[in-house]
Amino acid sequence: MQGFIDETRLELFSGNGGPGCVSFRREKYVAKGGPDGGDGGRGGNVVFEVKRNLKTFSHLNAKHTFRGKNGQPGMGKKMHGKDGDHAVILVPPGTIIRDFESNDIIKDFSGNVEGETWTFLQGGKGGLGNWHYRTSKKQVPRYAQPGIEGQYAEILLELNMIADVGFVGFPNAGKSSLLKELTNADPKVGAYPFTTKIPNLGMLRIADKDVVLADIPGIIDGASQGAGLGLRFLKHIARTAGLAFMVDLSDPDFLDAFEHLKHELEEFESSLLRKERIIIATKTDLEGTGDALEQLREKYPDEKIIPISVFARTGIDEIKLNLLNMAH
Ligand SMILES: Nc1nc2c(ncn2[C@@H]2O[C@H](COP(=O)(O)OP(=O)(O)OP(=O)(O)O)[C@@H](O)[C@H]2O)c(=O)[nH]1
Ligand SMILES: [Mg+2]
Repeated sequence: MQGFIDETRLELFSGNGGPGCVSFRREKYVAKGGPDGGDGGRGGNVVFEVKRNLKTFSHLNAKHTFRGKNGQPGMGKKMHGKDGDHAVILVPPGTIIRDFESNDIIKDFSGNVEGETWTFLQGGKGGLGNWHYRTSKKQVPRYAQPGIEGQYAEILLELNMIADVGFVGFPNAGKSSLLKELTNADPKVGAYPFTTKIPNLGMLRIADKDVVLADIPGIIDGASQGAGLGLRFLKHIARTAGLAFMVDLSDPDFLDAFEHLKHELEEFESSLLRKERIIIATKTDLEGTGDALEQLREKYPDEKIIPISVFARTGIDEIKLNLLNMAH
């Protein structure tokens, strides 16, 4: 499994420099004053800025072209034209910039530094105004420099998405149903075990924050030894910030599920149990689940247990908040 790659193509233009100005001083009683044409402003750069609240390129879906503003022309009285604003492109940590044609890596933002900026395309320099060209021989220069043109690039942004929270649970616990409820993902849901055969990723957006959720195939006893589908996919939750253990309250084995899941994870990679976690108790719309929930809470007084029903749409907001807290 190659992991989850997000990709987007962008066209970038830095701004042109503004032209220098040809102008001569006008004063009372002076027929023709000296040259006073100011310089053009410089074009805006194309700049990348790392934002840790972003986890995907979904904020770039609607915009594929970025332009630095052009510098303004110089003006009389040696006034400098205004510099063009930079185009700032926000990207999540881990973004890789590739040249679209050659596929060569141009920049790798693997550091996790919030607010790190990097200038990719410099805006064109503004042209010099005519007053720079005054010499003893040439008192009336009618020439000013044009601005330098901006640069262009076509690039590919690439991101190896790392899920923030992984859903782990027995088959049929309701993992995919919750992913579907919370995110844009559309995983298959079925009333039978092992409906999910490959991990699904979904993105939950709350305010301006992304939370990437991974729904992996159900884990059964012995998964860490290769039983079922679980083992191969556990590695996809190895780098998540947190885990959500899903316990189906209508399953006769509900009281033991958490213990079994923990055991399988520990056998696979014991660091998984040191991750922040919550228990999501599912299907509370079904009969008898109220009692089951009480028993679960008694057995695990130190675990955070959140009851939900995707069918009745209860507990959803609380889940969202907890997932957000685990991710940020
Ligand atoms: N009553 C009830 N049933 C639910 C709820 N959520 C999911 N289900 C049902 O439970 C069954 C399993 O749901 P899935 O979301 O496919 O479960 P899963 O954990 O992804 O299962 P695997 O992919 O096989 O591991 C389906 O029939 C769902 O319709 C709920 O809130 N209430
Ligand atoms: Mg599933």
